[in-house]
Amino acid sequence: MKPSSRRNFIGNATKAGIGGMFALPVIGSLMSFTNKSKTVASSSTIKTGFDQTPLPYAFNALEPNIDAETMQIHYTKHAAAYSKNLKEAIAAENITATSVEDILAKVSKYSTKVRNNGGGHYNHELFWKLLSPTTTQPSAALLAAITKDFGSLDALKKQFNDAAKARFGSGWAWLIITPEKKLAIASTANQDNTMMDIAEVKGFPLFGIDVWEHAYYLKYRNLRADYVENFWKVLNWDYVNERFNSLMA
Ligand code: MN3
Repeated sequence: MKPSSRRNFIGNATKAGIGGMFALPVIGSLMSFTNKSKTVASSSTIKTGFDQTPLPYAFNALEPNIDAETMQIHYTKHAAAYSKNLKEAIAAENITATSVEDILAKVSKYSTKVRNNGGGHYNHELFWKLLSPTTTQPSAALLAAITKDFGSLDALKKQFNDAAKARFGSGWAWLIITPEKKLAIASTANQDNTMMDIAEVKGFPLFGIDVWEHAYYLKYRNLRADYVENFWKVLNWDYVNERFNSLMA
């Protein structure tokens, strides 16, 4: 977070009456907050605003695993609409939260429009960063956690792929860090995610895959399994490592 936006963030957070909860990130880069039910960890280095950020690579950068036309329509049409509709809903509902994370943490208080578009905007802003044309690897620390919680990276991949393939209709599959700081696989419908207070399985998403047909149908048609398999070739482990470190350090 830039110093200027951090000041705005704290100012608005205080206005919203949650200043104490978010006072920590001014000092450290990591925060972990507890409520009565469960501890949900978040990182101040990964706060998401309401506007789309630029795609960190060209539309064709992920070819042949994800085609340029899909990326272009996905980013400029689908994801753009989530951001636009979220901002409309924030204005209409007088929401004072200054990050999508803060909205998702109490999404049950807001409209379906906020839920769908807040989730959609967060999920896509995350998804672009999770993809990379460069081959990367999980860090030693993350690999150790994967081995501890899944047995092996291959076992994790199988569980993740199964969740992605089994998601009926539109949704996402996730690798998350649970409030107990364990890695786990989750799957959510539509644009829900595991940051939401309404989520069946809660946790901080390390990475996720969009299995809406708009994410793969132009190239893969009905073969979702092939898309899911190829996702691993463009997964940006460097960014996943960063997200893991921000919570586990
Ligand atoms: Mn999508």
